[in-house]
Amino acid sequence: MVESGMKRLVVVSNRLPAALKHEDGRWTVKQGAGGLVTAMAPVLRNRGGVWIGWSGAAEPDVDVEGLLSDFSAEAGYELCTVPLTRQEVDDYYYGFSNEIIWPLFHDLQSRCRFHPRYWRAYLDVNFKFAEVVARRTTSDDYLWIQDYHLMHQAFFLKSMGVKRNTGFFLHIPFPTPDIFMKLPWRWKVIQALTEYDLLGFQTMQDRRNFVRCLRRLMPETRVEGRGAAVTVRLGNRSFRLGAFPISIDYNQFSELAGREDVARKAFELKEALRHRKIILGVDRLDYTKGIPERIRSIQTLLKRYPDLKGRVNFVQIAVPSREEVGEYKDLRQEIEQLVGRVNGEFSIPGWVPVHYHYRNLPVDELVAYYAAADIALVTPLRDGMNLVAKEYCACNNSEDGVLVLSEFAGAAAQLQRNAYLVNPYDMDGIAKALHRALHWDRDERHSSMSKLRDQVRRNNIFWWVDSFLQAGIAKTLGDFPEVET
Ligand code: GDG
Repeated sequence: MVESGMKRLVVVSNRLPAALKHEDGRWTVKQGAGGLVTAMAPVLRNRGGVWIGWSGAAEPDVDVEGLLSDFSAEAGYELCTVPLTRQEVDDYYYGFSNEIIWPLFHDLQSRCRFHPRYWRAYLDVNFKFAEVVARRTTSDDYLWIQDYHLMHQAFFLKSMGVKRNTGFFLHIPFPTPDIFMKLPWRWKVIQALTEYDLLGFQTMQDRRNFVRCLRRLMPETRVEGRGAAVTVRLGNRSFRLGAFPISIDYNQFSELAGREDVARKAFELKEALRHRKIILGVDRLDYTKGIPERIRSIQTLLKRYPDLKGRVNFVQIAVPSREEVGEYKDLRQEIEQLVGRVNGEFSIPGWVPVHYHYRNLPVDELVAYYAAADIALVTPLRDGMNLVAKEYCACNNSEDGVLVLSEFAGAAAQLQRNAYLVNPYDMDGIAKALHRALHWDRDERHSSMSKLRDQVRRNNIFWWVDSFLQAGIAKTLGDFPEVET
């Protein structure tokens, strides 16, 4: 039931939180499994909310609207689709979003393809989204726009004369000025971002980078206040900026890891690997995640510390992602070759050092891997946050594991005191860190892991939603709890 006096929440993201599935000859809609959906669903239900996004369907003969309305009735909040053509998906999603903004904001500018066609498609699709948003919302709603695909929503709504209270959250890092300035449309992008009422970043560093870029492009920028959210003044208008580190549903992961069948599965995994130490990597197969560098660091580990031969296993789970894109195909090939090379170099009868899985595991199987692993090796070259690091801690109910974490993951800002921080480009450094972590005594492991788990438990996904909405709307309504810092 919708609580009276509350602003309705409207979430806008590139993809809807539901996937269309073709099963037994008919189409169905299934809710996505991510933390964002888990956290948003109760808030949307409570406030009678709407989620607007693309359904992901390219099939013109599928009755998407009908399928979504059945889903909405069951979920307790509405789903509203923005239909996109194949060409739009190619140029706005694969092109502008994933060949320009994704690599640039992850400091990998040499991978960018700055085609003007992509930019035009990005603007057209953002306009299309804004038209749907304008039609489906009123000035009493609160609009929460998600991520880099849709940076122009507030800009287009304003240019249509549509007044809305808007917040934007960027899930990926915000780069430093020397990188951001390479974007041919830098001024238009930064200007569009200033049209939101609240801008949220993953870390204080991202927030600082944004302010530095703003000052470079708009010298009249003034920042006022301190703390979680500050105010930016640009002439006679203002907006707010904050850092809101995203998180996970801690209890859900921890409880799943403790479930009897999952604990048994974790034991079976250890048994299958003959109770050798397990070092685990879990990622979408993406060049930002540093998978080839990680495999090379395992190679270095085995070279430098030959006594580890036959005593450790590195398990890498790589989830297929953006498979249509050539660069991702090349990356897959590179990883497979590296796995082959390392296994060829070190295997002995009864022991293969690297176990590589290229598939999406059911969540209980993934959690069994987390629970079984002695070390999580999370080494992205750059990452907005990295939820795998937090999920590993939540699943480590024995508090016996070690988190080895890239200093360039957003999660490092929160977890640095109790994780083992490494530079993902430094193979020797990672090998050394792994060797030390393998020799940490039980008390050291216990003490660090219990602090990591406390941190993730307190600052969980529900805390994240509350703190953003509190900064965005609750001030005027007084209906959100105090943010814990
Ligand atoms: C973006 C930002 C930011 C992985 N393998 C399997 C599986 N996963 C799930 C994990 C985790 C998720 O995928 C990956 O989350 P990340 O945070 O690591 O990465 P991105 O997809 O790049 O997400 C990132 C995030 O947005 C949120 O703001 O943290 O920095 O890049 O939840 O559990 N899930 C299942 N099977 C697998 O095999 N079921």
